[in-house]
Amino acid sequence: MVEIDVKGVRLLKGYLDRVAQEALVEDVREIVRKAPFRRPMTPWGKPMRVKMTSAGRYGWHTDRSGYRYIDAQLDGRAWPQIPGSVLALWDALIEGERRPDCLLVNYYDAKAKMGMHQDKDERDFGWSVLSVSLGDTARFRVGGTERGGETQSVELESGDVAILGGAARMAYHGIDRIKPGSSTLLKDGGRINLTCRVVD
Ligand code: MD6
Ligand code: FE
Repeated sequence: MVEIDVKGVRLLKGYLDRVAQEALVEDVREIVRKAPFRRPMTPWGKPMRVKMTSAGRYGWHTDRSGYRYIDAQLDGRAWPQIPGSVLALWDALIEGERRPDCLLVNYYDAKAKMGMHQDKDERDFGWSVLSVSLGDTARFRVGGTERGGETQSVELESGDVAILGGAARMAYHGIDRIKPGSSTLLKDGGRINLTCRVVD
């Protein structure tokens, strides 16, 4: 494991070994059985390019009324529980008495990307956001707390963990592209990103 600092983002390269990654993928499949992936609508009326679902007390959602957390799936069912494997990662890496209220699961196919954004739908930015990459490698871009500033790019590979905390909690960040075929973890290819958040 190697730790690098990307404009204040803590990147733990190779934090999860292959066995741990495979176990997480199984846990994600269990979540998806109970809460299928969707492509929610952006506030400007286009579906998100990535597929998403959530686990925990809240799920992250977007539609014409904007970005927010919702306490049930659109069909009224509760979100599945956050898997113990993910809570254990949180406990090992994040200080403090709270555990995440939301595990957001994003799936990127070969063409998917995510524009530069801040994670700011949570109440208290004192809590870090923990992110896990599984499957194909992604080009991750990190900027400052203002849009349009200088950025630095880094590769997120399967098993890497990133933590947005402290001053970097409000850093702009996005995924420029993924590298199809760069990992054998997911049998149909693509990339899964897990992010854990304390919401309210
Ligand atoms: C991704 N990640 O890795 C996109 N957000 O696919 C994020 O948007 C992100 O990596 C908050 C904290 C860490 C992240
Ligand atoms: Fe984000």
